[in-house]
Amino acid sequence: MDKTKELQEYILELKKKRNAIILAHNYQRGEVQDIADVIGDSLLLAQKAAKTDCEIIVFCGVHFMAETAAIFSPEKIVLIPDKEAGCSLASMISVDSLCKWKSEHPGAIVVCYVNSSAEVKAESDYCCTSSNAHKVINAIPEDREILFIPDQYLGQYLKNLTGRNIHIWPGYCHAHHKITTESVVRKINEHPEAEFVMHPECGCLTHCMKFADKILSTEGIVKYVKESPNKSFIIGTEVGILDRIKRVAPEKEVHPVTEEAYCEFMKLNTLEKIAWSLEDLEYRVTVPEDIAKKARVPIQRMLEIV
Ligand code: CIZ
Repeated sequence: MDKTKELQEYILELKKKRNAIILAHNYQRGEVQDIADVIGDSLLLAQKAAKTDCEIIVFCGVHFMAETAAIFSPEKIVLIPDKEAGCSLASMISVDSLCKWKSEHPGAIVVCYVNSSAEVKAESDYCCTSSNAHKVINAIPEDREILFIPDQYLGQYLKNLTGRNIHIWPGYCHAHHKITTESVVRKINEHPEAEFVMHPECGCLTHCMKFADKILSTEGIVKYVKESPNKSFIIGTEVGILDRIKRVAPEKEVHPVTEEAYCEFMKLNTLEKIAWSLEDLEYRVTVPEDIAKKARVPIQRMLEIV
């Protein structure tokens, strides 16, 4: 048996012994997706974590995702295999800078993208994901000023789509920032037959949305590619999603806009670290109950809308 298979079998044994569940984000390494009980976006995974009977949740994703699972499931043990697996986008806004911004816009409604820390969520009015952000904005009364954090591209997209008075925080995801107009145009020229499906975090969103057949969240992209009658797709998001698509739609041909759209933080979760995580019950992700209680409010409001 090869080393990868051996390690995967060891993890699966250990998982059973520990009464654990392994959750993997759509951007995880293929060999990690192989051993996951559930693969999906951060909200779906946090909801699965809340529903499971397992006491231990190994969250293969980045820190804010494990925090969201801990907010939903304070009584469970939530582990992240590498404590350095942070999110560049979430780290672009601190709770202090948000509070200062709020004080400059009294009465404004704060909508935070799920890629944010628990503390930042706790200071927000509504949470949203890329699949429901449009609905969340539409649910806010028309006359209210909105502060959108932390992703500027998703914020701009929503502002264009709704024409609402939205102030946008200038954050971005370093991996989606590498998806440039030049790389999109090059790929479309190389594969003129392919449909182009794009994530709203892409740095070139404003310029390239005219080329996109669809602008979708990660789960939306996976579902769309699987269900579309077309065979060939250009994918504008982090490259880990290609493994996920090949898993659910092996008959489709998928081309990343660029291999550079790679999140090294996501990929810190290796099989070795997952094994150590289950052996030593490290690294535990917790959210203090006073913060979790406040953070549940914008998440709950989002869930009521969608
Ligand atoms: O919510 C998620 O998992 C992220 C970060 C993006 C998406 O589109 O699913």
